[in-house]
Amino acid sequence: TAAPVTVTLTGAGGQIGYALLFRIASGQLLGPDVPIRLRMLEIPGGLAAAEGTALELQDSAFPLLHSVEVTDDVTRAFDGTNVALLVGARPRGPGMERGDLLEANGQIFGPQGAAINAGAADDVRVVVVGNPANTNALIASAHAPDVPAERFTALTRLDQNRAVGLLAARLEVPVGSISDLTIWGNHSATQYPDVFHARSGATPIVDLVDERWLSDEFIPRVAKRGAEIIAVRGGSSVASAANATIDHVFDWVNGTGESWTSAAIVSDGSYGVPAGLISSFPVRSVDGAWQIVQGLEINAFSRARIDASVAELIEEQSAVRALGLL
Ligand code: NAX
Repeated sequence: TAAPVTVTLTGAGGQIGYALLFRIASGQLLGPDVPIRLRMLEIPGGLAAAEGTALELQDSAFPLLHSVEVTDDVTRAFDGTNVALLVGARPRGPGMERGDLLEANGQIFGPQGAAINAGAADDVRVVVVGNPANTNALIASAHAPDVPAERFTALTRLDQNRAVGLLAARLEVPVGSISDLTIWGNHSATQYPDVFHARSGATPIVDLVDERWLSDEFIPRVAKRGAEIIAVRGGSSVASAANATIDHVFDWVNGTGESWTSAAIVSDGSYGVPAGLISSFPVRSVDGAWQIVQGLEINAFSRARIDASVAELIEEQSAVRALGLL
């Protein structure tokens, strides 16, 4: 067996935390032969829920789970961490403006970035799930100047999986036959699910669907799927969000094949996305690092939608900069 890997989960007493922890401990996050040391970070009000979950983890007798620690100490939580799953965030409360939300989350992700900078392992990988995920990741990265910016990512894999699932249902094909779909931009309603390079088996998706369906049904449905889940289920996406987090980290660590996936990673200026923004791209994981898939032709339909989502990211960046959070 491999050496134990330290995994830190924030928001460990919350819903996504509950859906994630048992899958992490069972080996689905990193692989079936990688022992795990778990650190569960909560705020004082969430500690009891996290401690209860820790008891259930013990009661599951997972062979790979070497240790479990629950804490509300940020420094301790990230000490030596190899994989940091930043799920806990401040939700938008009644009457809260966007600036208030960014500010409240800045107070969480700034200190967490600083603690990662101070104590995490040299190979630390970070994925931000807590919303607004891209900008929270940007704030954390800005507070971790010694950690390469490439190690701070935000989750758009749930959007990717939603898009693949909806497409497979529409075409009545297995999910596994769909490849090379891309989520661009922000994990928000402006995100752009791009099927222009995607295929079902060997057939281009654009030969199977018309543009009207794409623009009037598919794209808005993917972008608003979170709201649809809330309306139907009476609560936000939980298990699917945990599942996507597992997919993101597993692929990052273990690599992707020829086909690509999507993740929000720091831009190097590719596809006209300003360098330094954390934006979703088509990505492959090679030798443990995300690489942006290069050379894709972007048509006018896609260009306008990518630009709109990136414009929103630029606005969020300006807002947090004005608040002194970067
Ligand atoms: P919950 O409210 O159930 O859990 C959040 C937990 O985080 C709470 O237990 C809270 O005490 C804790 N927390 C708050 N501040 C913390 C801090 N500073 N340090 C440690 N823990 C802290 O929410 P849940 O349903 O689990 O969702 C968590 C986050 O995921 C939300 O921000 C939500 O918006 C976001 N989502 C992101 C998705 C994505 O695809 N990127 C999809 C699902 C989800 O909506």
